[in-house]
Amino acid sequence: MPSKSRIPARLRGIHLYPIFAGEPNWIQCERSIIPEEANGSIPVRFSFIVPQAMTQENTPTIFAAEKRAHWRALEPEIWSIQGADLDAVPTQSILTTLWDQPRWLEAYHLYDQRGSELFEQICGLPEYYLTRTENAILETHARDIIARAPVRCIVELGAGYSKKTVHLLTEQLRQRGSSIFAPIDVSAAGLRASRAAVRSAFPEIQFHGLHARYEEGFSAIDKNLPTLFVFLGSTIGNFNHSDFPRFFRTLSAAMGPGDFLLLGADRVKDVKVLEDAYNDSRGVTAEFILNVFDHINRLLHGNFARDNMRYYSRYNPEWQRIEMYAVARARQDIRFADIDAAFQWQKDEKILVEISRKFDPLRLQEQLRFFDLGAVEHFTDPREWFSVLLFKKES
Ligand code: AVI
Repeated sequence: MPSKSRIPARLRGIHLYPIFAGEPNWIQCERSIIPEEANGSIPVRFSFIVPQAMTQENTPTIFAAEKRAHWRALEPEIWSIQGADLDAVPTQSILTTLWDQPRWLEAYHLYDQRGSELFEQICGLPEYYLTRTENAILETHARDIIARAPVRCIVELGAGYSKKTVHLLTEQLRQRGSSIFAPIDVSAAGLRASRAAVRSAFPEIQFHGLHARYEEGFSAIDKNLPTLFVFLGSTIGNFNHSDFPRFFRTLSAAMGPGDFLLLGADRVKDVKVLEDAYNDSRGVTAEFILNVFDHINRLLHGNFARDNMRYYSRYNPEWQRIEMYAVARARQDIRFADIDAAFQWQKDEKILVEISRKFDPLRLQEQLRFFDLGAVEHFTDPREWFSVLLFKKES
């Protein structure tokens, strides 16, 4: 129970009690309105949650001691870096890549509210085999994966909480009796959904959502806490050739000796299967890719005209990647109202909105050795369409 002096005056006399054992940074307040106060209507009881003054000791021990002071509770069991502005308008990223030759965009702009909903729909499409296949691999091999990675904490990069992670958490509890689960996500809504799902399905699990970019999140984890870092969905395929080494260099440096990485990677395969997965018959992928221009129009007061563009995708065999483009049907004079910048998007000119790299799992294992990540095990499906790779941090 917090000391009385730390309770705001307007809350005194109200029943207060800590609701989260372990990290008492939040207190739940409960109050009954007595009849006179309620103007003769029926007495009601209600509860609300207020932040309690926080001290550094309250910050969970998943954080490295030297990082702990930077993290604050955003709300119960969700942490963010003090002063971090995840909502800063990504103007510079959009403008610099649109002025590049060829023009392109960073994939994270795809995920506004509508983009996230469309991606959820993509995951259920008959042509989009990735989600189903990876889920089946995890369901089949979760027991083995967890047995080989004796950890106390599971950190998931992105995705907050997916059905796929359930298999790992179930096994972790079965084999170890308890666990910490710390998803890292820039979406607070995603973390809230994750927290609700973990609380109801796995009340024994200590949940700590990190509202941060991947690199800020995983670099804050205590290296002495045995941890399995999980990066699923083949999101690694959306990284370009400079993002890829930067990501693994930073992740490897953040891992403690004996930590593990579980990586989901889509594989090189028959071109038709790949191309159909990114050009579905219902047009959901096209909508997902072109929606980025509505998002940019809102952010930068631009004038991209959706009816004047079309979606085009293809597999590039040399780069082993699907390329997803927006193509101008007619010339468009693009302007951004608040910025002194304009360009002509010529008829048939393509803007590369997203790439999705496909991998050879053995080559990926060899490559990650150069980041001190040793291959432990390779799990795949009967068609060998998708790989889930387990690595251990060496040295
Ligand atoms: C999130 N990412 C792994 C998806 C992919 O398959 O590259 C994004 C996607 N874009 C179009 N369809 C799916």
